[in-house]
Amino acid sequence: MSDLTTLETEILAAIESADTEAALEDVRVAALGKKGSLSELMKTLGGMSPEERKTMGPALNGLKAKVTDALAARKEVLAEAALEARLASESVDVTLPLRSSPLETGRIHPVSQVIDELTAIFADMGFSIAEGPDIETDELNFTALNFPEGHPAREMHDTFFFNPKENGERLLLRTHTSPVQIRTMRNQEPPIRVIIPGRTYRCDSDQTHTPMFHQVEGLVIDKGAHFGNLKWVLEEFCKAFFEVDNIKMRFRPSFFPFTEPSMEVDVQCDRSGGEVKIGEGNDWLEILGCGMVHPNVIRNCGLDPDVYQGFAWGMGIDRIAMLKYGMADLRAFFDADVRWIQHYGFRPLDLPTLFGGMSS
Ligand code: 2NL
Repeated sequence: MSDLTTLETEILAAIESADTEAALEDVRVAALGKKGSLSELMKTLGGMSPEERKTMGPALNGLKAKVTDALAARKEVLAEAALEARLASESVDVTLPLRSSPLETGRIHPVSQVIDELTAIFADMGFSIAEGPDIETDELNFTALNFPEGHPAREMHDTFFFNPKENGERLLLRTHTSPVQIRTMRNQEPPIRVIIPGRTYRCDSDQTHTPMFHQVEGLVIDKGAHFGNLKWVLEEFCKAFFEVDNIKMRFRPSFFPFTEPSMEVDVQCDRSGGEVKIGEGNDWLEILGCGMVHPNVIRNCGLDPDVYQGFAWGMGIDRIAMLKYGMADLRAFFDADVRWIQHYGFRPLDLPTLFGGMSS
């Protein structure tokens, strides 16, 4: 019995002096684990005489209960101490000044701003927005748009091609957003009024060209759509976008495979003051290309060109953003330099609207 008293003193002392939950677990295993001191003693009960077992049985069970209780009590004390320590070391200084909110530091990229402006202007004229994939087929990027096989106009686009597939088909990065217009004409019933802003790619890189750039194209397909409608749409757009009441425009004959007739469009500008002012002066600045949709293109989309006519136009978003906001170097658009966006970018909550003003 005195051995038991010693064992009890030892185990309870070890429990009291365990100062972490891990150390306490070691004490528990040493006493009550499979090979623990107390467990080993319990195993000897079977070999005892009945009298001996009568006294040792309750004594050992009592000791086991005592040890279990002491372990639980110590565990609670240690857990509370650990929590106290965490609270002390992880305290939050509520008097620190707030970090500035993303609404204060974040900026809208000028390309996104101009896309929002275009969207507001054309939505007001009843246009919807369409989008499509950057990776396209040769058929949608060229053939359906009336680029004949082997025609030099295909080469003029400096296309990024993917390696040919086993069946010989070559995918490419779209060189304009026109394939989305083909997709729209093939999937929607006229009348169609859409604009398509998006990323486009050509293998070209210098001060005024980046291999990835942005275009917006517009398309109207309807019975009796005519060049007068096209002129009105473009004039309304230019006045709203450049925020002037009147603007002179000049339509020069040009060539695109997908329109006939085709025009390049200049807007009136003044270059005398060192910067370009749109809507005043006696100079001209080219801003877009347009034309009546070629009958072959209408036919390639499953429509009858004797029933449906249409007009379309295309312009560079990056270029008109540079013009409107006086940004000199196109390459800086895609350098991801936070100082540039802090200088030229737009505040997140200043959304362009016809009511509030495009660039307010
Ligand atoms: C430019 C000229 C243009 C179009 C794009 C177009 C699309 C279809 C059919 C007919 Cl599906 N035309 N788009 C038409 C004329 C000009 O872009 O200089 N872009 C930067």
